[in-house]
Amino acid sequence: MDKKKFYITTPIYYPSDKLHIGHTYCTVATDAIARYHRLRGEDVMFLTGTDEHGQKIEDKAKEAGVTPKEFVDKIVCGERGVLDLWKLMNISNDRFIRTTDDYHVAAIQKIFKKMYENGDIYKGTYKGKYCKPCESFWTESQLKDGKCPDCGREVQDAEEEAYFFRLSKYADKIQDLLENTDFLQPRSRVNEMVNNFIKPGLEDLCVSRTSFTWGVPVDFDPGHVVYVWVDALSNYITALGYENDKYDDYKKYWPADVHIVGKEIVRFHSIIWPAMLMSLGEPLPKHVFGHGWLLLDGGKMSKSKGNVVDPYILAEHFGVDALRFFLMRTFPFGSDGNFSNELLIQTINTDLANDLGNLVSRTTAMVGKYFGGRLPAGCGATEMEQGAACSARREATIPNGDFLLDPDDPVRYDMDLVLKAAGLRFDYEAAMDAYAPHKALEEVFKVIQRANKYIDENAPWALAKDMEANGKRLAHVMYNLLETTRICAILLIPFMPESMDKLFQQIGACEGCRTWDSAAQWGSLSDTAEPAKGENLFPRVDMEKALQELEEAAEEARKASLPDIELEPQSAEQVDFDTFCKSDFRAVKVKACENVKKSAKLLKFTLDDGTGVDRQILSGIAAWYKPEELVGKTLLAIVNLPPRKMMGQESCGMLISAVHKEKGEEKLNLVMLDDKIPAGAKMC
Ligand code: ME8
Repeated sequence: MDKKKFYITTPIYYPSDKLHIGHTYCTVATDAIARYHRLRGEDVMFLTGTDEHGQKIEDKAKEAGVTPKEFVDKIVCGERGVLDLWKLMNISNDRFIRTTDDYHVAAIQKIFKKMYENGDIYKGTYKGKYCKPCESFWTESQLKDGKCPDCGREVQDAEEEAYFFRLSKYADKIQDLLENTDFLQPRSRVNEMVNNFIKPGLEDLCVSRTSFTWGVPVDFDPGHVVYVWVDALSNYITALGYENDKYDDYKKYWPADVHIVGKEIVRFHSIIWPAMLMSLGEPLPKHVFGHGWLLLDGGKMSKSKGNVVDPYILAEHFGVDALRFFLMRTFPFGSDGNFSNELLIQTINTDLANDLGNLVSRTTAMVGKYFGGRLPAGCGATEMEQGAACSARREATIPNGDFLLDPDDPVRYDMDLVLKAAGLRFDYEAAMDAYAPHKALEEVFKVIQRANKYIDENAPWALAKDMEANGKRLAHVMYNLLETTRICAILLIPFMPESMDKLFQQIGACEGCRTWDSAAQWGSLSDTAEPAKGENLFPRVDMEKALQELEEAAEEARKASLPDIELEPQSAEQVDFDTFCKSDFRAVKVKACENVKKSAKLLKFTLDDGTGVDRQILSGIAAWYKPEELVGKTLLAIVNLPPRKMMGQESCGMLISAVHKEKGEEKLNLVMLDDKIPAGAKMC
């Protein structure tokens, strides 16, 4: 039987700056959903990539003194660039598209021409407002307080000959799509789109520009480049081979099952993109899911605001899986969430170190201690448990666990645990299918917490005191704990793939009992499993120490990103020649140099200035020079400044230095002259 297909995408990223934790959030979420579908045995196509054209990139490249392609290459393929980040974060994309790839560029030209030839693109004059950072056109009525409604920044007037796409023609169809189907999720985003964009009247969209060149050229009208969003949105089909020979999967995977996108680009994906596809006569994606933003201090992260969080630092510090888990567990996927390092550390400590980590280490340690690392045969699932597990499955909810058992009968605890663990996959599945990974994780952790409680209820250490009487019961308790852990670990694979591999080894789970099917089959683990206590998968984090280390790492990264050399801007104020000539610059030779007592900054120089009388100058350069290294040097001094006192000593003149900043740090170098210049020689 053919496997079910599942095509999922992330937005393709602007490589205008390095990616931050907000971008990582979106890609990790998509990766977790893609892995979930693979776990279920589906044939998954997961696409991500980079959106490399547009004026913003052209401007940034100019600023950096490189070509736009060189600029994006560095951010995409360079050290700690986009590709490196996705590798580090264990992103399992099947394909990566760059909109500068030749096959994509050629396909965009064909797509544009197709819409032109079918009458949906026509030539006109564009008059309106343009937000450069967002690369978005706006009409006057769409502006918010005269500013870009997306980012709140200033917009510019723009007028030029341009091509337009007949978006207005599709308004009714799009409204119907949004209001009467489950195309756009979460549902709360529908009203926003309909009320803000469709009801005020959907205007035709300007889809070409002539004021810059870094884009896909319109092949039948040189001078025009295709609007970057038409170029970018089409990546979802060109990456499958639409209008190109590079790939041949369009028939297989299109329409996409879901485009995962951030809330500010829902407009492009739920209005413009379906209209383009309607114009091309192609099927629409099944869903667009608009997730929320990770906020920092209540605002969106952005490089221009300087409030970004570096995913490299966090992953290197806490581990990739802990970071992936935190992002998915903490923030409800459709809403905004406030990021903080404290929250990250708390989540690691509570969920991973305490709840999951402890469950695994306590259980494996006890099997080692009480059974020498191998459970006795026959300790596995009972018939009653298996029957109950089946009913948990059938009803897809957990019955209340009152089995008419004596309240003191410990089997009550078994039944409650078994039902919760065996029913877990169904609640998890419902949450994952509703794009609510946070909810799926909440369900898993309820069961992990239940298992920890089960340890306390059964007090294995008390049972172990009389192995003859209680050995069988104790083995069964251990089995139930391992089996619950196994089920939870399967469902955690999409979120923490590497750690779960290690965890399976620790609990002695064979390949066959790590599968999706076995996550709903209580009793899959062999009753003679051989768990082995291994490395601590999720060590507890010392909050105070970690916060300080993070601060230091962020400071280091900040410094590393500073320009190598920073110079004082040249003075705009002019000095007339006669005034300049009044300054008397002379070569001076250092006869002696010492630190000034009680001053960390000052050095005292005794200088030969050619007059035969020693000159004393004090200079605040002790941070850069040791006195002894300057003796004998020929320096430059201005000698006709009025004498002044510093720390009670007289200074007659000033030594000339060159100053600049290197990686944000002040640097100073004395101007040193050729030693063959005699003391007292005048500079002119
Ligand atoms: O929008 N929290 O690219 P992009 C959550 N090239 N998500 C965030 C975020 C934050 N703080 N900051 C950014 C683009 N994102 C286009 C996409 S698709 C055909 C073209 C998300 O690099 C943002 O919401 O600016 C978006 O979904 C994604 O990162 C890429 O943003």
